[in-house]
Amino acid sequence: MGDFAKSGKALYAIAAALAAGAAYAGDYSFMPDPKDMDGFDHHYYYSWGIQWNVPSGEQITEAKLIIKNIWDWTEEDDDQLFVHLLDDPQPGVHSGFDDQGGGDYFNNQGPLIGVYSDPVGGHSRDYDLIYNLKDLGLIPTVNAYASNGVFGFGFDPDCHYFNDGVELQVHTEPVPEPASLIGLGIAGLALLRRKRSR
Ligand SMILES: [Ca+2]
Ligand SMILES: [Ca+2]
Ligand SMILES: [Ca+2]
Ligand SMILES: [Ca+2]
Repeated sequence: MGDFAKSGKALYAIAAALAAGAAYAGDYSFMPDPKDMDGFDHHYYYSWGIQWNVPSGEQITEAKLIIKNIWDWTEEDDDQLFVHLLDDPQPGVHSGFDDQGGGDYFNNQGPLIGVYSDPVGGHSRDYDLIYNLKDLGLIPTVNAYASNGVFGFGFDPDCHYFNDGVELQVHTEPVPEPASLIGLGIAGLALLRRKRSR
């Protein structure tokens, strides 16, 4: 085995050691209690506060908010469900009375994730409403909001939305460590020098 191959092996060993000492990637799932947010009664608005500390050295890189088998209880046109990302909602599920209508209760309280209307209504269609926060460009905001261990969502149904449960799926990756990257860079440079000196 040549010196270069040996050094290459050593570099992998260093990288593996750094990775082992640092953070891991992870997949996490969160569900409110009650899981269907009390069936999203149109008379109310709802908040869901999640208490969670992103593991040290990790950052959220993907997040999906899913409302399973959502359906409006009847056929109607004015049936918006407004969903917002919130910074510091009260932990757990809470609701307040805003009656049906009156627009988006959470307007100006964190970014609007989406406005949903059931194009059919009256019966279940096994349709899962999925908001991909990465596609919406909201990952930096999610990380900022979660940094104090509390973040969540606001829902204002202006119609009655039955569903089989709300879930937040989160994926984390290790935060790149500048010191480790510099270390690897120096090691890489040393390898390059060895190669060139032949
Ligand atoms: Ca409303
Ligand atoms: Ca409708
Ligand atoms: Ca927060
Ligand atoms: Ca409402």
